[in-house]
Amino acid sequence: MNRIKDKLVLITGASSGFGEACARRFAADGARLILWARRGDRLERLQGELSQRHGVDVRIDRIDVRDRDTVLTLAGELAAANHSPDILVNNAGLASGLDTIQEGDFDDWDRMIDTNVKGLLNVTRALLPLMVERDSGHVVNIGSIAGRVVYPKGNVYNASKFAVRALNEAMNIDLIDTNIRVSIIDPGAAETEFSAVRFHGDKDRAQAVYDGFVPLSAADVADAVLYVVNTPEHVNVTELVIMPTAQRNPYLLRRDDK
Ligand code: NDP
Ligand code: 8X3
Repeated sequence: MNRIKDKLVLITGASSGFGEACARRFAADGARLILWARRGDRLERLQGELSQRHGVDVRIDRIDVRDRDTVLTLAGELAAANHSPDILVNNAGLASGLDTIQEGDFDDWDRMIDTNVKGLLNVTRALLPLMVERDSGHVVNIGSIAGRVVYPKGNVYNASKFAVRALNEAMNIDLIDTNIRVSIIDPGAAETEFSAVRFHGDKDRAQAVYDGFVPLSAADVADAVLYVVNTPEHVNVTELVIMPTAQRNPYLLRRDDK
């Protein structure tokens, strides 16, 4: 059953990886889309492709989720136009660097905390009141297995994703008097631009992360998101963990050459 058709879905970080794959899946199911990211050229291409292929409305906004004023302004525009999202996918996020705490880089730390935690809060605080007013909606937070198990040199990225998991739980608690559903999807290793971003553009180092095993694809994760939002209204999948079969926790990975 398709419970997605004609729903208005806002996805942050829709210019690549999971966010882009979610946009494709939602569009194929007939949802209307609002796509947010910093790389406007990517969003424009995706908008053109999805609206042409699926005949759905796609609005794009070039935005940095760390920029609280712009987030609030755009949320105000959506409210004024009566475009309150039915589904919010809080996906924008990144890892920056992989160092011990004692060697960590302050700029990397700021980037992760400001995006993964404060950016998610900016977007949620701006849009959730619209759902509360309607007493309906679904927030899907993209966490990570890094928010469940700490791994060597993961430190601040781990902390940011533990925070996302805490916020997912907090949202569920604070929304008890509403019909709004809140879910977290915690993926294991997935091949996207994630590692290239983590290693500041070092493509060889990024590629090596996925050597010798079959990682999740962005489409696998989008399938999980679609499953969660497509359940009936009385069902709230509060947490969903999805891993490559070759990976059982962040550092227990079976590679072909081992
Ligand atoms: P990608 O790097 O492919 O995508 C990240 C997306 O986030 C991009 O669209 C990027 O867009 C956007 N983004 C980053 N910073 C900002 C910002 N400040 N404002 C707005 N958008 C931003 O990685 P993934 O698709 O893999 O990552 C998506 C989410 O999944 C992240 O939260 C990540 O932590 C999480 N995750 C990833 C896993 C993996 O192994 N790949 C596993 C578990 C979780 P732009 O640069 O255009 O702004
Ligand atoms: C991304 C997965 O294991 O690289 O969140 O942290 S991992």
